[in-house]
Amino acid sequence: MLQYIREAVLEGDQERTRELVESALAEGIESSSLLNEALIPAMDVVGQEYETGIRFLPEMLISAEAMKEAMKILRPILAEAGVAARGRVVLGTVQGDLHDIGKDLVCMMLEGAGFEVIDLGTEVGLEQFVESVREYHPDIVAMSALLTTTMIYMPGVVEALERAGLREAVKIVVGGAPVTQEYADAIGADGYAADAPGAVALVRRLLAKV
Ligand code: B1M
Repeated sequence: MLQYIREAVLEGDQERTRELVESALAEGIESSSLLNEALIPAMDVVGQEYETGIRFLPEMLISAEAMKEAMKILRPILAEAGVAARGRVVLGTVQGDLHDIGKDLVCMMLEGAGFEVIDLGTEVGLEQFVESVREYHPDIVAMSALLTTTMIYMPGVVEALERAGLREAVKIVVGGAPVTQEYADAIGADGYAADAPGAVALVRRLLAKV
C-alpha cells in the first residue's frame, strides 16, 4: 500500500493518492507511517528528479498537488495524534510583490517534507513578518521575491527582526528569481535556495544545526 501511494504521488495522481490514503487509514495503517514512509519519500524523489533534470516544473507541481491532497486528509489526524512537525516555517512573498506561484511551490514542498508551514501570502510587510514571529514562534522565516524592485525589502525584514530582539530566535532564508547567494550573504540572511527542493534541503540543513 505504501508503495502504491508513493507511485501515485510520483505520478501526480491526486484522486488515486486520496483514495489510497483513505483505504490505508481504513486498513489501520498509521498516519505517521503514511507520512514518513510513503509521502515524504515520494516528495524527496520528486525533488531529486527535478534537480537532476529528469522532472520538469509542471511535473513537480502536479506531484506537490497530490501531496497536498493527501495532507488535507492526514493533517487533522496527525495533529490529533500529536505527531510533531519537523519544524515550523513562516513564509511569505515580500512587500509590493504579488507573485505567488514559486512561493506556493516552496510551501508545498516544505509541507511535503514534513514541516509545518504558515503561509503569510503575498505583499507581506516588515511588521507582518515580525508579528508572525511573535505569534507563531517559527524556527525559520522564509521570504520570496520575484522583482528586483521588491527584493530590496528583504534586508528591512532582517533589520526589523533585529530591532524587535527576535533575530537570534529564527533562521532567515530567502529565494526567488532575482535573489542570489551573494545577496543573501550581503543582507545577513542565514541561507538562500534557488528552487523548492533546494529550500527543503536548506531548511533541513539549518534545523539539523540547531
Ligand atoms: Co511578473 N514579472 N510581473 N507576473 N512574472 C516576472 C518576475 C518578470 C521576470 C517578467 C519579465 O519581465 N521577464 C518581471 C520581473 C523583472 C524584474 O524585476 N527584473 C515581472 C514583472 C516586471 C511584473 C510586473 C511589474 C509587470 C507589470 O505590471 N508591469 C507585475 C508586478 C506585480 C507585483 O508583483 N506587484 C507582474 C505581474 C505578474 C502577474 C500577476 C501577471 C503574474 C503573477 C501571478 C502569480 O504569481 N499569481 C506574473 C508572472 C506569472 C511572471 C512570470 C512570467 C512567471 C513567474 C513564475 O510564477 N514562475 C515571471 C517571468 C519568469 O519567471 N519567466 C515574471 C514560476 C515559479 C515556479 O518560479 O517564482 O521563480 P519562481 O519560483 C521558484 C524559485 O524562484 C524559487 O523556488 C521556486 C520554485 O522552484 N523560489 C524560492 C521562489 N521563492 C522562494 C523562496 C525561497 C526559496 C526559493 O525561500 C527560501
